[in-house]
Amino acid sequence: MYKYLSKVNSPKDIKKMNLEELDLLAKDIRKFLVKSVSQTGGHLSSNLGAVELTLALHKVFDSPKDKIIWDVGHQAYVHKIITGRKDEFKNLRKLNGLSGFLKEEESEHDIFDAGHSSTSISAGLGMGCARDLSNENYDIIAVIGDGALTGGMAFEALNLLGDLKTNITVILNDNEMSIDKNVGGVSHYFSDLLKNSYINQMENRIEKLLSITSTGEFISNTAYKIKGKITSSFAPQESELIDSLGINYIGPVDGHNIEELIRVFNNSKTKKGPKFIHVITKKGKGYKFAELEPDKYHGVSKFDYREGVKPSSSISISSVVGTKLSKMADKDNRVVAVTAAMPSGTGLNIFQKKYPNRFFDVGIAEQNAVTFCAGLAKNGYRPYFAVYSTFLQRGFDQIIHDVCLCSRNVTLLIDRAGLVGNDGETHHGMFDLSYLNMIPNITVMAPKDTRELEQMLDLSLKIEGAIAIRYPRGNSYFIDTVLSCKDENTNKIVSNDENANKIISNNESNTKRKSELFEVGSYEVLNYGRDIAVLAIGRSVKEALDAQKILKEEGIEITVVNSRFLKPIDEKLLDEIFKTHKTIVTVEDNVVTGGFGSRINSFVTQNKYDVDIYNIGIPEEFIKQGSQEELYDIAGISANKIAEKIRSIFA
Ligand SMILES: Cc1ncc(C[n+]2csc(CCOP(=O)(O)OP(=O)(O)O)c2C)c(N)n1
Repeated sequence: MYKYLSKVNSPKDIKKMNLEELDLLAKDIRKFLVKSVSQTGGHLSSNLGAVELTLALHKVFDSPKDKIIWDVGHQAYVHKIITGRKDEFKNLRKLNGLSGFLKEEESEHDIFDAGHSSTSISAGLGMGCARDLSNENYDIIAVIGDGALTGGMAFEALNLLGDLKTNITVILNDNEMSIDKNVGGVSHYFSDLLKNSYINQMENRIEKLLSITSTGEFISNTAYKIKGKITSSFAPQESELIDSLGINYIGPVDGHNIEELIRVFNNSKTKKGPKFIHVITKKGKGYKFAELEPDKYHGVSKFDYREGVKPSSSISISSVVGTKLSKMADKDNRVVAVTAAMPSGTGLNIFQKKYPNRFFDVGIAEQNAVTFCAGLAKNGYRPYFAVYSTFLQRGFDQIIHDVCLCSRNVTLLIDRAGLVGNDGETHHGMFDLSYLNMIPNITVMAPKDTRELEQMLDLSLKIEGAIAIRYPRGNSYFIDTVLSCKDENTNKIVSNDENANKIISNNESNTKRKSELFEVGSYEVLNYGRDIAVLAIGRSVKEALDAQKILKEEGIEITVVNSRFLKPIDEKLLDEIFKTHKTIVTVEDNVVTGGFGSRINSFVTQNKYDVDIYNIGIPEEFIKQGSQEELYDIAGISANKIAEKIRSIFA
C-alpha cells in the first residue's frame, strides 16, 4: 500500500533514495499520517507541513551522530516514522504506546525531550558548547516553529548564540501559524520578508488555483507537480534582524521543495558558526481539510479522514469559561482576557469574537502574559489569564514578583489542571496547587463542577487581589447530589443518613449553594457519614462522591466535604469535622507533596487536633500518557482507588 514508505526503516534508507523517490515517499508519508492520526488522534497539520523538511534533514545530516532537536516535538511524527517507529503509530499517545512528543528513552534519534515550547535553541546551544569543550565534531540542528519563536526563551538563546558564535544551525519552520494564527512583530517581520519575494506572489496565486481545482481529501499529484515546477525557489533575502544578532541568515527556502532544501542544508554544512535557515512551509499541506483549517487539525481526536473532523456536540469546560467571561465583560468593562497562544484551547476565542479589543494573545509567552496582566491590573483593569496549568509553570516568578507581591487584581484561569491524558508527562497540570500553596496574597479555588466554576468566576469580581481558579480538562459536568441538608429550625446541617447521629452545624454555604454565591473560604458538606471524613478539592470531589457510593454498599459511611478553596481554608467547618471524625482523608488531583493535603496537615498540626490524617494525591513522580481514566486509576485518585484506600484505612 505504501510502496516507498515500506522501504524505510531507518534514516539510512532515506539516504539511498533519489529526489523522485523522496517526493513519492513524501506522498506516502502524508497518506500514512492522515490515516493513522485519524484513527488514534494526535497532532496532524504541523506534521503534514514538515514532511519534506524532515526528509531533507535526514538525507543531509547523519542522525543520531548529528543532533536534530525538535522544538515542542508535536511536529516530529515524520522523524519518528523514518527512525524506525512507523509500526508503533497504531499505539500513538496510548498507555505504554508511542509518545506524541520526543522521548530520549524511546529512540537514540530523539535528542532532547520536549513538550513545552521554545527550548530547542537553548538546548542545542548548550550541547554545542559541550561538544566544542570535548573537541567533538558533529552538527547540531534546532528546528523551531514561528509560533515557538514567540517564546522569550528562544530569543534569549539567539542572543547568546550570536555572542558565543557556536557552530549550530537554527531552522525556522515558518508557516505563519502557531496553533491559531501566529502573533507578534517578529512574525510580521518574517512574513514581510517573504512577501517581498516575487516568487511568493506567484505561489499564492497557484495555491488559490489549487484549492479551486483539487477535489477529494488529498490534493492531486499533478497539482503538486505544476506547482513544484513554478515555485522551484525563493529569491534569497537578507534579514537585518538575524544578521544583526551575529547569526548568518539563509532564506527564505521553499519547505516543500526537497531538492532546494537538500541544497541549502548541504551548503550550510560547509559554513561554520551560527546559522539561521528560514524555511517556508504550509501547515496541513496535502490534506485539503487541514490546509483549509490548519488550526482545527493541529490536535485532533479520532475522526473519519474522508469526511474530516465533525463539530463536537459536547460542551467543554473551557468553552463554558469563555462564554461566562464574555457575559462578565458585558456588565463590567474592566474585564479583559489574555491568552498565551491558546485562544481556542482555553475557550477565549469566544471572548475574542465578542470583544476583540479587550482580548490579548501574547504568543507562546506565559511569563510575559502574567506580568502583562499585572500591568493591566495596575491601571485598573481586571485581567483574566486563561492558561493550561502545565504552561503556567513558566510564569512562576512573575506570579510571585509582579502579581502577588503587590496584590494585583489578576485572575489566573488554570485550565487542564490534574492529569490531562494522552499528551503525557510534559502536559499534566499536577503542580499548581503545590506552588500556589506557598505564595502569599493569593486566593486559590477549585470548583467541584462547572456550575460552581461559573460561581467562582462571579465571585472573582468581588475579591480584591490575586486569584487562581483551577479546573480540569474535559466536558462540562454537574454534581447534583445534595446528600446532606439543612434543618430549617436549627439552621444546622443534618445528615440524611439515619445511622448518623452527629450534626455539623451552621454550614451556611450549603443553604446558599443553589442560587447565591458562597463566601470566600467556605466549604460545603455534600454527605455525612459517621466513619471517615473525606476532604476533597476540585475534580476530586466527584471521585470522592463516587467512592462514597461504593463504600456505602459495603457499610462504610463517609463524610464528603467539597473543599472549594486551597486557601483560605474553612477553619470553622474543619474544626467541626475534626471534632466529629477521628479519621480524615484528603483527596486532590495534584501531586501529593505540598498541595491541598499538605495545607490541611499543617492546620491539623498547628491546632493539635487529635485525628489520623491520610493524604491521597498524585505520587511524586512523572505520570506517563494514557487516557485520563487510566491515569487517574494509575495515580490512585480514581473513585475506585480512593475507595480501596479508605477500605484499607477502615480495616
Ligand atoms: C510553553 C508552551 N505553551 C504552549 C504550548 C502549546 N503549543 C503546542 S504547539 C503550539 C504552537 C506551535 O506553533 P509552531 O511552533 O509555529 O509550530 P507549528 O505547529 O505551527 O508547526 C503551542 C502554542 C506549548 N507546547 N508550550
